[in-house]
Amino acid sequence: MAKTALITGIAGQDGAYLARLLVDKGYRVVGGMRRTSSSNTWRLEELNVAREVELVDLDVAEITNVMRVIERVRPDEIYNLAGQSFVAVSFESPIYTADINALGPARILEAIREVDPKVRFYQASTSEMYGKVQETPQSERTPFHPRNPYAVAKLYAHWLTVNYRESYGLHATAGILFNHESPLRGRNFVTRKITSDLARLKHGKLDAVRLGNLSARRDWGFAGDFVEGIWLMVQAPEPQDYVLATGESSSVRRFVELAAPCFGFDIEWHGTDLDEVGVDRKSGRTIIRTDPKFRRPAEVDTLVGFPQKAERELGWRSRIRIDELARMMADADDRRVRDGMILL
Ligand code: NAP
Ligand code: F7E
Repeated sequence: MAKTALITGIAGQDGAYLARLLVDKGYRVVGGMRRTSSSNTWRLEELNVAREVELVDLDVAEITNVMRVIERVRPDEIYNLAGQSFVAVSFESPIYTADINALGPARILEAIREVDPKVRFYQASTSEMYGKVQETPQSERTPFHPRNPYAVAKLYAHWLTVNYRESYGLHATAGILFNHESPLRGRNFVTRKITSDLARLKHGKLDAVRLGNLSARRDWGFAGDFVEGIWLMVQAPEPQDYVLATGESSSVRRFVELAAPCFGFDIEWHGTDLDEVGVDRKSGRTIIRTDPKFRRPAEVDTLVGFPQKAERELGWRSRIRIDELARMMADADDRRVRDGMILL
């Protein structure tokens, strides 16, 4: 009989890619979405999977809702992807972030204990937990030092997942995922902000792209590759925690340099720090500006993951490299703006 998967946060980037993957594997997929006043299924539609999943109202802030959905759906596997996922917002709304990112998973774990302890559980942990890094590259054994309320909340959920596994024998796994992007990434995250703003700029709808810390470095992979790793973790005979990463780190500045040529721009940098600008060599026009408003009270300067455990034990590989990723995202946004689509 087909397995049933419940994906919380199915309307987000990873939720959409995971839904596509599980439907293709023959799962019955039930997707949890928090209720909003307007439809939010564009990612599922882009991946042509909206009609192949059952959608349910599921807000991880509400324990009775979580409990009822799990009782009704009776999933074999729960993928908890729901989250307040934007680090910058977590400085403004730390308590809300904790409610969703820390207590949300706690509610699901409690519901699993009550309803059916055989349900397999995946928690979306994050490389942000390494924060002020204690060693490079970062692996499953690297100590954590979170630098923002988002990562602090995620760390609680991470340890609670480990704790429920050790205390109650749940098949509960936390995937420590480094940044992963795609044409379906939210527009407030820096990679998609760069590709969507460069597209608007090329088509005369924006005067300049405004960014914060250009020197921050991240290990950027492709979301489509990463959801395969998520699924593999949940299939493992014994639940464990795994890092998923590409093993390569690049700066925000570098991502701009990779994306710009896809729009016909060739960037030359002038100035430093808060005065740094990116000028298009061909036109002499300043197209990248820096703005302190996009800086964070405490920054995670540099991250690079060591995914060897997932590669060895799960046979997982990150396939798409950053240059291909930047092109894929740039081409999608160029097409969307050219065709007059509203950017989501
Ligand atoms: P995303 O695009 O922001 O998706 C998160 C989803 O969670 C959204 O659909 C959002 O709903 C939903 N959500 C927010 N609050 C909720 C609530 N109270 N109840 C139910 N759903 C709620 O993020 P993503 O990139 O797909 O990431 C998925 C998960 O992995 C997140 O937990 C994120 O923190 C974590 N993570 C992401 C990365 C990465 O690089 N992408 C790396 C490590 C970990 P709306 O659509 O209504 O906003
Ligand atoms: O920032 C710098 C910013 O917001 C990346 C989430 O999925 O990955 C994501 O978190 C870097 C930071 O992602 C701008 O300061 C410069 O150093 O794209 P981001 P993030 O904070 O790394 C982790 C793994 C998650 O778990 C999170 O859920 O880019 N940066 N200028 C900027 N960032 C933004 N957003 N906007 C700028 O203008």
